Amino acid sequence: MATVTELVEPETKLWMGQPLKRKEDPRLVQGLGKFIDDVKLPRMAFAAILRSPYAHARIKRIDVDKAEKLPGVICTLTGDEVASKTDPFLQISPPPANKVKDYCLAVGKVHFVGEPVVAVAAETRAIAEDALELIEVEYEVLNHVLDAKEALGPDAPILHDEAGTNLVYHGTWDYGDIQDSMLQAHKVVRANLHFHRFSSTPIENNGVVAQYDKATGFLNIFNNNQMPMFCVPWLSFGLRFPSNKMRLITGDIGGGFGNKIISYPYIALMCLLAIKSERPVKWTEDRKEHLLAATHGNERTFEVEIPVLKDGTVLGIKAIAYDDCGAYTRYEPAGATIWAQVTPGVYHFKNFRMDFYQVMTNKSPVGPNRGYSRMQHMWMIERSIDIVAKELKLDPADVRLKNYIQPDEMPYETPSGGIYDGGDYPEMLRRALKLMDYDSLREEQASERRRGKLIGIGISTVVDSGTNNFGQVKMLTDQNPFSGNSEAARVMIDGLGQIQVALGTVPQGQGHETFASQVVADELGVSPDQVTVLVGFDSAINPYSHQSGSYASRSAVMGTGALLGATAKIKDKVSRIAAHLMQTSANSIELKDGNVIDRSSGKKLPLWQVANVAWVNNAYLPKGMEPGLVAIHFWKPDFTVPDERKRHNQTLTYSPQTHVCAVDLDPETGKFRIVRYVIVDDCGNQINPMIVEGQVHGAAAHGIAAAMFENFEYNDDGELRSSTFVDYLIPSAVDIPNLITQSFTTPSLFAPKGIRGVGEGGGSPLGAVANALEDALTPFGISVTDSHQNPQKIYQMIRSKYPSGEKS
Ligand code: MCN
Repeated sequence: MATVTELVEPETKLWMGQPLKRKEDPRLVQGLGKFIDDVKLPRMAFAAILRSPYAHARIKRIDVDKAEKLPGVICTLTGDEVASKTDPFLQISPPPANKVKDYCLAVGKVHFVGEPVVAVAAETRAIAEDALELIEVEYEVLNHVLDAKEALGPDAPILHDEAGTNLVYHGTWDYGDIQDSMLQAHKVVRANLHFHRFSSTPIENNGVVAQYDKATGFLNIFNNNQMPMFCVPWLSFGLRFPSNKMRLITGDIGGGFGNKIISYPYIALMCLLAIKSERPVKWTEDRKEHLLAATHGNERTFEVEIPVLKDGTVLGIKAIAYDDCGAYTRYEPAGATIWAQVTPGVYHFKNFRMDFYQVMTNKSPVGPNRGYSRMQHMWMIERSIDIVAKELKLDPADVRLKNYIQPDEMPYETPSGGIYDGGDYPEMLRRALKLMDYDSLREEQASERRRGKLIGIGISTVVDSGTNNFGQVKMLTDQNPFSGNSEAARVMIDGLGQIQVALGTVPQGQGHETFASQVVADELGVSPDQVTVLVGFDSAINPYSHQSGSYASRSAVMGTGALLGATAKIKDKVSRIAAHLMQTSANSIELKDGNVIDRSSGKKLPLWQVANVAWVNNAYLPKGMEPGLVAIHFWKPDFTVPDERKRHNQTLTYSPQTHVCAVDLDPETGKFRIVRYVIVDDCGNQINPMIVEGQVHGAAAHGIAAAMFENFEYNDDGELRSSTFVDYLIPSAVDIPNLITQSFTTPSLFAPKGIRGVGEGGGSPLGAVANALEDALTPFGISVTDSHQNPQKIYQMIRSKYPSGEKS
């Protein structure tokens, strides 16, 4: 049996908080990662998809005869067949928009350019692509609508006849007394703003390999969805296929950014092809397909009124928002409520009224996109604060400092019932301004302006709200069967004392193997090297809740909650076994440096010996104890559902980020560049500061790219003009400025270990860049009302001020 030795006091050290190198990286940098396109199964066929060339058209006839006769083609699939074999996907909209019939192929009509119309399975992808050219589709072109507000007009074409309206959702959020604040105000500042369409461009596009195993009746689905188990109700009800015979498997995922949440129509499509062809079928989305039809971020316009006092006090915000969700509601209208996680941004005002309309148009469906729905809202607020400062001739930094929620008010309850879990917004801004050398830069700006050179400084302060409460979809209809949030983890110490962890989170590059090892190592008193975390996700192996996945900046918080629960169960059992072996009390047992220590006597056992007893030397177990050393834990935060005024806490953590950006701008050409960029972030206690810094950089680069380069533009026919990387400009490393970052830590008051989320960053750069550009353009009196700017637009704005060509 186990031998008991005398204790030598080990050095105490916590792994949480250390910038350990990522466990994932050696395989990824050596090209050894296993992504969806690496999945190869015997007899695998390849799929290609014929897509709509029209924004809105009735499908009069489809002829697949010639395509099916092409040697190498295995089968085709059309909308009619899909409609006969499957049910429309679940909808979470309120009536009548919930009547929208969404299938994995267009049925009867197409609603956007790029909508899948016919799928082909063939021996090779090339043959499948060739077959697409042989398919004949006759369309009757219908009128289309590309603008959300127009789509609500009486003459607008209706996209989905079964719904009878393009309006998906209208809701009002009304707190305090906005009308009274208008009367009290010294001034009411007004603005019309437009937040543009863009998306994320993960290195790896969507992909699926579906295999139907006739022998067992199982559907084995290899995919790179970032919330695979969340898809199951959509797939199971849609395909009329039992969920307990669906196995969803992911490997490494090359980025997701929210976009991969709504890949379930493609998963369903490949399942149907696999069943029909009796072969495994692979589909790998190409870049054009991704840009055209995977998902876009929500486009939104705002009509804003801001009552203010002369000293810059913001009394409230009144806004009407029109959100364009494209042609289908695949995760929508969740986005129509999610912005309300952060109704006041980081500001103190109590009077707030929002009329929010979400509307369908003949454009690509939208879906979650890093900063999902909140960044649009916070961009509007951050723009509004700067417009207020400009109209009152105040410094935008001072207006922010005057209106911030103060640290001694934490936890702070927002007008809509959000409970901010800590933070010191004024101190973060002061630090950012110091890093920017703000006062000197303002002096330089003034002197350069006198010489005709334009410098602009923009500030943006946001909260990255993380760990969402699905209860927010009850605002849409109380019939939606989701609320709260939950995550699962399994921890096992095997019979040799080796530790294995399985997570329900589905990382796409965020380093979950690393952070999980750090958390578990601290709890079990071992080194992270001794903790192996399973790569990828397999529903037949990993524990999960149907809310598992990586989204909403939640995995560090939720994963840690689940891991702490599982390790607590393990520690409890280890303690009881060790106490029995060492004839002591379980309360005096401690796990440290790979040993199990009896604090009362100073004796210790190596952890592996306790594990050995737990599994295979089990005659030494306490009487009646179950063998094994495995624990699964499901963790959930305490969330509630919204009240009748839509008030409740919509997320668990609210991580502030302050960005300050300086641009110089050439008025002759409209060309501008960022000359200095500063970020102060607070995600509470950090598990791995190196990963956190990477996340802060990634989210900043993403937002800068959106503000300066990335834009989905449609022409009047509803064709996407930026459907390749020639037109959809993603930045290279040289386009992103050097980022000066500083972390500031106020632990979360509610989340495990004081951690907050960090993965989305709140979209702060969009506000910082827009504010900097408007600041630079002050001499021209130009207002920047769009979240996307490029030299051409700036040049045109300057020209429009001087139509006859004269200069200031
Ligand atoms: N972390 C930490 N300490 C904290 C908070 C986080 O060490 N206090 C680390 C953890 O390793 C954690 C990572 O930072 O996994 C990201 O934190 P978290 O906020 O928990 O975000 P998730 O892991 O849940 O990832 C989702 C988030 C989102 S919503 C988008 S969008 C996004 C993002 O992550 N997509 C990404 N970052 C991404 N990074 C990469 N490389 N690829 C994506 O697709």
